[in-house]
Amino acid sequence: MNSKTILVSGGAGFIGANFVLYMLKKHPQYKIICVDALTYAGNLKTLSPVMENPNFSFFKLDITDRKGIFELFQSTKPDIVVNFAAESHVDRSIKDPEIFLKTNILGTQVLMDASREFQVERFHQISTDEVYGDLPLDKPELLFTEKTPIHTSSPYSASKAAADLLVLAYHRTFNLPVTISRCSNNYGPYHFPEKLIPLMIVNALADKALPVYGDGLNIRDWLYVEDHCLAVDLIIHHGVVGEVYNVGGNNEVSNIDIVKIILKELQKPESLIRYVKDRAGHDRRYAIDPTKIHNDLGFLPQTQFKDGIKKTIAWYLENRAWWEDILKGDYQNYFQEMYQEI
Ligand code: NAD
Ligand code: TDX
Repeated sequence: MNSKTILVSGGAGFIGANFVLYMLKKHPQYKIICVDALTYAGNLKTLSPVMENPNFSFFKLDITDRKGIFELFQSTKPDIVVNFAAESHVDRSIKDPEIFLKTNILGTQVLMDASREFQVERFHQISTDEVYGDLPLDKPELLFTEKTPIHTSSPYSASKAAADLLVLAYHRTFNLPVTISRCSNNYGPYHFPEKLIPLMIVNALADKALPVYGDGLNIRDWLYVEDHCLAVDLIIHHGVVGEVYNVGGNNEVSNIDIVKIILKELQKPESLIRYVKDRAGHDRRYAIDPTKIHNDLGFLPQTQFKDGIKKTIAWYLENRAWWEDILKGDYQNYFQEMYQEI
């Protein structure tokens, strides 16, 4: 089997770290180089099981640091680059957009410039279904395909869409061998407790109020994080250069239903639910049409939501130290500022 060196940026975050762990297990002959600035969302504890693995190395580095990134490419000579690094939380992008533009757009540009200079065989951009904007609740037959026009709502999604356009421009102009995946909402272990599912789990465990934005009827299409890793693994090995692949779970659930499922599983009362002011520009519904990645690459999600959500809740129960440490830090200020109503 061929060995490859894969540079994973943002590999100390939720999906990136799951991908690092997945790849080291699935391809034990590969070298994985993780680059992460360790922002509030990055956590080296997540990577502690592989820190001693001789095929794994970690570099604390900002992807906007051109000199540092070029030096790293020079010394590690990656075959493939997978860019997970991003500011990822919509609510934070509403409070302060600037860092989203810097990391998500300029950081992607730096990684692509280095990928050109060192002639990587593939640059894969981790994008999101949010670049397509939203769908109405009353037309359930409408789904996002790869041909759906880009139409963004938040500074976060606009920054991800700008990066996607830049990636496609680098392909057309410079012939950079790129692929892009646009995935729906992920859930699973190591998810930072600012996002809906982990926030509701940790609040419910502490008998704290569960803040539901607006009427709670917004819909997301949930995919277990390991299935996202599987999809990216398929794309970097078998995907066609220049192509975009939507990745989804065919699993649309409203926010309020998610919250109720979590409360039921934890045997906590629905009286913990608090309806709070809606998110500005709140997207109503996301739903991915995964036909292309299924037909072209044989992708099928392996974990059904009813099992995945149970596994996720069990993980948070068994790994309290991981998230309790997070709650002790700056998170408290964030939570107080963001959720003044509760
Ligand atoms: P996350 O916020 O948990 O992790 C992001 C990681 O990137 C962190 O480890 C952080 O330290 C690192 N990072 C941030 N800025 C950096 C910089 N300038 N230089 C180097 N590292 C930096 O995010 P996530 O949920 O794991 O998302 C990963 C990627 O997947 C993002 O690109 C996001 O847009 C995309 N995505 C996420 C979801 C989802 O449901 N979470 C769905 C679709 C796509
Ligand atoms: O406290 C909350 N209450 C609430 O009702 C939070 C944090 C969220 N919500 C709602 C807003 C959304 O409708 O839950 C839904 C999910 O919210 P998030 O977890 O913030 O995710 P979302 O905005 O859908 O974006 C996620 O999926 C796409 C990721 O954070 C993005 O990085 C990814 O691109």
